[in-house]
Amino acid sequence: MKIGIVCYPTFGGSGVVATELGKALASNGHEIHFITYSQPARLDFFSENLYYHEVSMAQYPLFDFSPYESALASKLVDVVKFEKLDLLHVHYAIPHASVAYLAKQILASHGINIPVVTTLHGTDITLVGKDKSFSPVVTFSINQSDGVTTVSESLREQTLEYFDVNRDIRVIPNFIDFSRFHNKSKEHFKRAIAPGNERVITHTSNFRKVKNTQDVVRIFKRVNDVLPSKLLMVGDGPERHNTEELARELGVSQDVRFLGKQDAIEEILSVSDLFLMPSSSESFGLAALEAMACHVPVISSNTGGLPELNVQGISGFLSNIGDVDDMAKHAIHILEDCDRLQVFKDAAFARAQEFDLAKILPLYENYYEEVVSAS
Ligand code: GMT
Repeated sequence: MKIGIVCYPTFGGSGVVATELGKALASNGHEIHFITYSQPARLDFFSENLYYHEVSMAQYPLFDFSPYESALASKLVDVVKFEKLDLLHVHYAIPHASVAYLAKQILASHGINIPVVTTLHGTDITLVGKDKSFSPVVTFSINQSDGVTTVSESLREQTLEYFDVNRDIRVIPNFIDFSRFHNKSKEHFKRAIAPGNERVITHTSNFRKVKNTQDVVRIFKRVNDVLPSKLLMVGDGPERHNTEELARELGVSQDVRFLGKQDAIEEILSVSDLFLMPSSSESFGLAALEAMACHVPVISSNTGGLPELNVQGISGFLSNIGDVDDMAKHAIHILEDCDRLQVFKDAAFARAQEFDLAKILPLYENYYEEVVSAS
């Protein structure tokens, strides 16, 4: 098929899923056209089946806000028409689903039918989308899409609860590419990070409020009081400063490393013993899946789609949002005994295999076929 993919080209989960999906579809023989305002962060390999179309914005003094939606809709019309695309797959509802609807209407006036699949990723529904300033547009564009997917059953239920949606929604979970995410031997790195063979605990995120990065430090403090340990904080964002401050206040800053944004996340995960994800909202938890693929068990909150990924007492543990004592208790339970730690590591890896790209890719391909033949 010839598929247009619209996404945020940043390191955010929806952009990562869209880009990895596009790369996998291209490897499977589909012709993939990324349409976005800059080259997607993970679009880092060459394939004769991959194309990138940049949405360029005209600057004009009248515009206090750049009319990105109009520029994107015009680009979609142009690419669908001239590349003769079979389908548009847009990731993250705002503004991509409504822009795709507009492009679809314009193309219809030229006698071209382009089916649109919208994938809802999380905050487009749970935080931003249900805000009154967006919800009429989000509701309308979900209902008008030819196909809609969510990344978990929980997100599907939340979409039906928050919005007046009258259509089927297909659940297709996040996936993992084991050719990149696997346990790599990084003994020299481990010795540099944990010279006294301390346990290594890791958190990766975009440090937004929803990630509860301060809870990560609070959990670590409790673990660090009883077990020699190091905390690696990967990523950057609005909460980083407060989180660093808290590490100083709690007297653990000598054992906490803030590494900023990192590309080779799988190398950091390979030296980790435990992953922390205490988010207050998480539609799936791709970062936790990446950890599990590298044999790292997960301590998470029990919100959103996390219980569909992290299995209580098997791949890790789940606790109520904000219950840092419970999370710390479980972390210590996993980390204090080498044999038990190994059992959790093996089980985390086994659970991650359920989300192997090779299993999830056909779900998207079959869904595309269904949508195209129905429209
Ligand atoms: O929160 C992020 O990391 C970014 C956000 C996004 O929409 O770009 O991620 C969401 O989509 C990911 C991929 O489907 C999911 O794995 C994340 O759980 C989800 N984040 C939240 O729901 C907070």
